[in-house]
Amino acid sequence: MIMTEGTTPEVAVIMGSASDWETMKHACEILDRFQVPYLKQVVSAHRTPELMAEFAHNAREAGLKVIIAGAGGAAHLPGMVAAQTTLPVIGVPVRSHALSGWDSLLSIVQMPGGIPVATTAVGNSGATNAGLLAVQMLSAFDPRLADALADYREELKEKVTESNAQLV
Ligand code: RP5
Repeated sequence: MIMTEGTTPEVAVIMGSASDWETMKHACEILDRFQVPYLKQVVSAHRTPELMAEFAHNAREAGLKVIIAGAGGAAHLPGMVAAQTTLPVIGVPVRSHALSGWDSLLSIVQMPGGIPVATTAVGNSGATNAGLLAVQMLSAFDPRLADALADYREELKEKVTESNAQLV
């Protein structure tokens, strides 16, 4: 089941466990900032494999355009979702306790040829960039988002310039 609230979501932010939320909320913050409608949902490759399959099979028909999937450890969620939809999937490796996210990164990034997952950095920066990458994908067909992204880059530039004042 794809859980929606109101407006048809264009992006899905899914994660393997509620414990991934502290990381994945950074993707949602970006989507909020750019006013992109999205849904967020826990979908586990290991604990709810049937739900994962149903989600992936129904995603395009539900109106979604991009899927962001975060997982940690033996992080099969992004790859298994990508295997079952032709929508673009962005994988976020969540930092694990045991191996600091190396396990998550390698599980997500090393997809076999034919089934791509666009893999970000481990952790919060990766989730932020997943949100931005989703917005950038949508901006190819949406001038409002293209303008908003240009403004965002200007803000980043200004912050660097302002940071020079701290070098005292
Ligand atoms: C993965 O196992 C999840 O993505 C999470 O990062 C990790 C640990 O899950 P919990 O044991 O915290 O639920 O499936």
